[in-house]
Amino acid sequence: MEDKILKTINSFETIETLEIARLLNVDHQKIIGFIKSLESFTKFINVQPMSCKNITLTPEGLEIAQNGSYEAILYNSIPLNGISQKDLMENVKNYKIGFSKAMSFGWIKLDKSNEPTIYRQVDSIVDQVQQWLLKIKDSIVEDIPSNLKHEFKRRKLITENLVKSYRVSKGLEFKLKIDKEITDLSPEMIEGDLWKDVTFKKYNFKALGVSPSSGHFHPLMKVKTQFRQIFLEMGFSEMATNNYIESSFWNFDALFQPQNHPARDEHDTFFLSDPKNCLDIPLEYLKKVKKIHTHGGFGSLGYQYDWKTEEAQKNILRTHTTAASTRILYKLAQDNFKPCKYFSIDKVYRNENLDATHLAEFHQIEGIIADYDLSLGHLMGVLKEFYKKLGLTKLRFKPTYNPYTEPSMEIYSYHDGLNKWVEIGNSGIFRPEMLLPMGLPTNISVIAWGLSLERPTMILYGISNIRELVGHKVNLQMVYESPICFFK
Ligand code: FB9
Repeated sequence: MEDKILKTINSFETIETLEIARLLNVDHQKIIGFIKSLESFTKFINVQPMSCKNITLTPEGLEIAQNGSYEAILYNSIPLNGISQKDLMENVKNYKIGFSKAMSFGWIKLDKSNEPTIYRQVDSIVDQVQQWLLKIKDSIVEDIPSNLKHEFKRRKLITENLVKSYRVSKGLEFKLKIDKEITDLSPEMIEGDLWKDVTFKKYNFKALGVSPSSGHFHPLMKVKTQFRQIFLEMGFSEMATNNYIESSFWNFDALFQPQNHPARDEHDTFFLSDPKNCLDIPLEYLKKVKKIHTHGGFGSLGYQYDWKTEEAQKNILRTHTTAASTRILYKLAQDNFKPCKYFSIDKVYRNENLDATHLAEFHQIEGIIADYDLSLGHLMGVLKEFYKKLGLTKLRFKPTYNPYTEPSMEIYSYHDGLNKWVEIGNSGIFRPEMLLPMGLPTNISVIAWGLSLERPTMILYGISNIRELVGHKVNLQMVYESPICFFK
């Protein structure tokens, strides 16, 4: 069958699938199925979708096409010397319509002078109805007179419907035989029986699958996930860090960082102009913080300066996630403190000089443990455990100063690749001047440490300039191709 279709296409400039179906006396849908299946062969055939009104015979129309119209059958049933109307009615099917049509065509006459008798009026007739119906049955009829079409429709001899078809012509690579290997089996190929005559390409089970197009996590997010996993498996809970805007009170004053500290001026911190101030600082807590800064307390001399509420109210972009640690510790102190371990990984902002490894914003990672009578030894132990999970085991701790922790330590690790000690974080024990005004019990101590997300990410992914990692110049292909992150 496929060969016949291809031969038919080959013998016409263009041909409609309806015509092919008629010529080969095959169901139109089978032709369409075969044509659609050829579309997977490029340039084999040219296919132009069309829709045309197609007239087809009803079962009654088919019967008349085969046996003649009722009026012609009635005329041919009348003997030359006539027949009684009664006999004719009994012997001819569809007498009523046959009689009225034959009378209207002038083929017969009815004599009622005696018993009603019907005579032929003409010597012969042409059964045009049958001729037209045979023509419709055998080909596409485009020239049927509209009155006749209307008449045949009224007598339910034909139906007219919109048929989707295709105009087909030979393509540049047309052949009378399909010898190309098929890679896809389509429903049309099955419907059109094409599958019987083609060869299927063998499956290559070693072929790689098509990589699904999907979204891609940025390396920073991959590393963030790994750090989150490390904290979770160490029993830490994640803090809420969903406020990039923070008051100076929670970011500095509550941490016992004096209002004249250089980190608090505009060279290091971004201040907001609107909303300029935060007005919902808990008043009782504010008074205690003011007192510890100006007069000291709990054995501390404080800083002995005129602490100003207006300074504490100034809104800023938080400079560290320690502001979130402060908030959660205050909340714990207000709600019957219990020992706990929290972590945070989120954006912080510092108005610092930019260079190849520093931008005005970065992600800080912070861990805090609040419990009874914790010491530097506990902090060193936790740090060793934490950094071991990053693959860093050769650590050194170097004393340093932070305004809100005492003692404080910088953390270093020996980098075999660089053959030198590299700073990997900062840590310390929060000062009593920070913890006691919150209302925490005096024997509670809080150990804490911090590092950045960008530094380890740049090292893990071999990125030397931070602008290759974040910012508007980042090559998105780097994001697409960046491998999964895992620490040693
Ligand atoms: O992350 C840093 N270095 C680092 C960390 C991990 C790492 O992993 C290796 C791949 C396996 C490699 C390097 N640093 C801290 C050290 C330096 O990069 C430093 O130059 C830059 N620091 C940032 C601040 O710079 C303005 C990193 C950032 C930082 C520093 C301190 C803290 C947080 C982030 C803190 C803190 C803290 C201290 C006490 C209590 C609570 C929090």
